[in-house]
Amino acid sequence: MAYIYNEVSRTFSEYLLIPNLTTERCAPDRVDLSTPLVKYRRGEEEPELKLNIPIASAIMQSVSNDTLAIALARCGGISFIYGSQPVESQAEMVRKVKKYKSGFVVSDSNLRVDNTLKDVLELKKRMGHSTIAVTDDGTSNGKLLGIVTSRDYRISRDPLDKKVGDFMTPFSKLIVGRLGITLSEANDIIWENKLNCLPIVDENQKLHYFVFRKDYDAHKENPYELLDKNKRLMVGAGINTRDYEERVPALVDAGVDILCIDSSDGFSVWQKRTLEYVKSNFKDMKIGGGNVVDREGFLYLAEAGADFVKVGIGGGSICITREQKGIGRGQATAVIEVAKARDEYFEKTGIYIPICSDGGTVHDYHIVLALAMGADFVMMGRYFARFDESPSKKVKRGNSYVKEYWGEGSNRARNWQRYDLGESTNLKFEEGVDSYVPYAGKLKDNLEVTLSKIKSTMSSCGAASIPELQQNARLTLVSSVSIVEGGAHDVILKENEY
Ligand code: RVP
Repeated sequence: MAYIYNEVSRTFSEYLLIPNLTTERCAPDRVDLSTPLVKYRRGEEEPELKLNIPIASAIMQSVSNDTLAIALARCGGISFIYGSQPVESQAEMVRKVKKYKSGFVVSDSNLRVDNTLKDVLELKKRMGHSTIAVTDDGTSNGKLLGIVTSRDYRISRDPLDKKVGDFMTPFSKLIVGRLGITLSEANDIIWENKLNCLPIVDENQKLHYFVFRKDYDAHKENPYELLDKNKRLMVGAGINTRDYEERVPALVDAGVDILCIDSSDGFSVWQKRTLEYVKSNFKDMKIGGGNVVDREGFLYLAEAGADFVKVGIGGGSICITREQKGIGRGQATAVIEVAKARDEYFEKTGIYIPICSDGGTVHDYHIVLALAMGADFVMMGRYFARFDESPSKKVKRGNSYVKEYWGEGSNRARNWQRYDLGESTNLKFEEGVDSYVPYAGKLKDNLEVTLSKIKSTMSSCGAASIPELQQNARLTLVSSVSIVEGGAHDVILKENEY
C-alpha cells in the first residue's frame, strides 16, 4: 500500500512566531542578516560564498535579468539569471553584472553632432536624464566629441533644428577622467572642479562611463553590497539538465559566481548527472540543486554534491503544478522536513548544506518564518517582478500600474527543460500562468522596508542572527478564526469610505 503521511502539509500563513526576550544585544539595528550560500564544515571553516541578506531572486524570464541582478547585489542579495534563453544571451547578462562598477555608469543617452535640439529634447523626455553624450557614432562607446546638458541650450531662444555640434560643450572644454581611475579618484576630480558629471575615456578618447556626483553618495548608501574577492558584484545563473555541457562553460567564462539547476522536481537522476558533470569539470564552481520537498530528495542531492538545496514544489504564486500534476507539498512543511534532514546530515558528516525556501512567500514575515523553520535564505519571484528593475513590461490597468509576471511553466516562457523528465522536448501541458502584479517602484526602496521588518521580527524573537533564530524561534499554528483576528477587524476602515 502507498505510504500516507499522518500530518497534513502546511503553509506559512498557518504559523506565527511567539516573541522571546528582546535585549539590547538583538535590537533591530544590531541584527545580522548574513547567511551561508554554499556548504561548508561548520565550526571549522567559513563558507566560501555568503549572502549579506537572506534573499535571492527567482530563475525566471520575468524576474532575473542583469538589471535586477545589479540592483539586488547592490543591496546584499543574489539573482540567478534565467536559463530559459540562448546560452550566449544568458552569458552576456552575467558578463554585464560582472563588468558593472558601482558609480561607473554606461551612458544610455547618446547622440551625434548632426542630431538636433529636437532630438535632444525627445531623448531627454524618453530617458529621464539631462546629460547626453555626443560621440562620433552616437553609441555609448564611441569617440567622445562633447556633452550636452540643460545648461547648453535655451528652449525659448534656440531653434529646434539647431545642430548638437553647434551648442554642445566640446571635448576640448571638458574635464575627463582616464579609464582605470578609482571611484574615489573620480570623485575627487568632481569635487575639485565642481562638476556634476565626469566622463571616463580611454587613450583613444572613447567613452566608457560617466561618474555622477549623486552616484558616489548612493554607493556609500549600500553597505550590504555583495561583492566577490575582486570587488565585483556577485551573480548566479540557472541551468538545466539538458544542455549543461554547452551552457556551463559559457557561464563560467562570463564570470558567474554560482549555478543552480532549475527544475520543478529535482529528485531525479538527471540532476545527479548534471551535478557530477559540473563538479568534475569545474572543480571550484558552486552549484545548487532542487527543488525537493522531503528528506529523501534532500539526501539524494546532498550525496550527489549539491552546494545548496532549493525547497518547494507548487507554492509559487504563478504555479499550477499541484493542480496539473498533483505533486507538491505545503511550503512550511517542506522546509521543516528538509531542514531536519539537513541538520541530521550535518550531525553525521560535519557538513552544513544551506537550504533555500523557494516560492509562496507572500508577506514579508513569511521570510522570517522560513528562516525560523530552518531555511538559510529564500527565493522570490512575485516580490521582485513588481519593481522597476525587473525585465517585464509596466502597463496601466484601470487607475493603477501593474507589471507582467509569468511562470516558467507557462506557454509564454516555454521553458520545457524545467519540467522535463527525460523524454520530451516541448511543453505538453502548462504548469504556470501569465499574470500581472501591482507595480511597486524601485527595488531598493521596497527591500529596505522588507529588511527592516525582518530585523524587527527577529529582534522580537530575541535573535541577533539567522542561526540564533533557527535555534531559538518558537512557532505556533494558528486556527482560521485567529487569522481573521490578525487583520483589522470589527472596525470600519476609513479608506473604504471613499
Ligand atoms: P513566487 O515568489 O511565489 O512568485 O514563486 C516563484 C517560484 O515559483 C520560482 O522561484 C519557481 O520555483 C516557481 N515557478 C516559476 N515558474 C513556475 C511555473 O510556471 N509553474 N513556478
